[in-house]
Amino acid sequence: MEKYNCKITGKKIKKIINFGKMPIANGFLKKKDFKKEFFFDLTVLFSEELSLLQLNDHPKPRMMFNSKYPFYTSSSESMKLHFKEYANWAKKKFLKKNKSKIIEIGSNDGTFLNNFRTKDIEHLGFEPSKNVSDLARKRGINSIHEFFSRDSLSKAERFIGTTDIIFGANVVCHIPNLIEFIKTADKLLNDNGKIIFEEPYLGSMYKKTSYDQIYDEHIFIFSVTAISKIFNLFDFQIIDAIPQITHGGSMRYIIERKKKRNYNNKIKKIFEIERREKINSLEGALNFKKNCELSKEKLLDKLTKIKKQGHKICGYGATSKSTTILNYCNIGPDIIDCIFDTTPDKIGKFSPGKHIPIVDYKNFTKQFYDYAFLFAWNHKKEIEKKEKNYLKKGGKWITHL
Ligand code: DWN
Ligand code: SAH
Repeated sequence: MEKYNCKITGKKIKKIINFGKMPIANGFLKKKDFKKEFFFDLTVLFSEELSLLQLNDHPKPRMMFNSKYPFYTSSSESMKLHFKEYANWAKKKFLKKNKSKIIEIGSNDGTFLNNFRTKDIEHLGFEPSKNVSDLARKRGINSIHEFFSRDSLSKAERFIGTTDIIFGANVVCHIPNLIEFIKTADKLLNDNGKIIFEEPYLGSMYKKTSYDQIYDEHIFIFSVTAISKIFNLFDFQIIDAIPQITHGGSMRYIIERKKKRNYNNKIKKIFEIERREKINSLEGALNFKKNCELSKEKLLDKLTKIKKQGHKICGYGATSKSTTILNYCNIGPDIIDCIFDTTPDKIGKFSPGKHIPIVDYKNFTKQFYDYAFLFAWNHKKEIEKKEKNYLKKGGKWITHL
């Protein structure tokens, strides 16, 4: 029997669910590359000691984050607004002094850092995906094309021991070696420095059975309990956690160097909720597994019925998340004709694994589809507003949720 180990403690932990063979979630590809497509085994584990849901195997970071990373933060107007508000909140709460230094990891196309371009704030972005890092630089952002790691500290000498805040969004869960991440942050932060990051929240994923949050890039799905336990292994402590509606339910964590012995009342209350809702224990993870299997059955039932009635189905939003749904449920171009998307790097290519054509969203209104599978369900409001005529023409939005 295979043994599974926790990525942080190295101790033996339990397997929860195997979603089967998966391609690179953002590996949209051309027909000529179908034969050499890479697959790995998407197995999810749970550490009871750290209350931490995590992947077993995953591709090496360079296979996912390189010069062809096709996700751009600025592809969503509502996320642009969210990042503006995130920045304003941080400025008001933590950056009141004359001169501040901030770092963002996973700064992508510079959408968040763009809000900090004032003469009082010195900023730096760590972004290993060269195409998006270059785009940020073109926009005037100080972005270095590097993974955030001990090895890249030499590129950030001015920030060592002097950084006020290290920010992140949807990136800490992408870092396999969290121990090195925390040690690198420790070197950069000043005595009063903070790490502030927001990531998909385990509680929201359980509630919605949105198992599509699990794919190669998302090595961990965090809860407040897990984050507090991880940082507690070091000289850091969680001081606040603020729920966010973004990406289907996220949590913003605020971490600082350990000062007090106890957690504050707000954090204690969240621990209690996570305990009550079994977000911190094996039971919650096993329940999630059952819900995933049920969800797959229901979705396949629904799609089979629609097809038997002779209806046409397309997809909308070629998300990374869609790769898990399509491959786990074995849904190909015989069921979903094509997926509409706004991203030039995806258009004209095929979806990873199942090879559904990706088509420019401008063509969505040119041919009528009875059903549109909204893979970008986290951007429902924005997309339904943009495509409001679809419902008027009798079209129906569907999701797996
Ligand atoms: O954590 C991650 C998040 C932040 O972004 C990364 N690991 C990868 C990526 O995940 P995703 O691909 O699931 O993200 P989104 O934001 O759900 O993807 C939206 C997709 O939908 C993009 O391909 C753009 C497209 N889109 C569209 O066609 N029309 C998006 C909007 C808002 C639209 O109106
Ligand atoms: N923060 C943006 C982008 C999220 S996608 C947003 O919320 O929209 C994840 C990003 O993290 C990608 O741009 C990827 O290249 C980057 N990334 C992955 N591993 C990283 C690491 N170890 N250090 C810094 N950035 C990383």
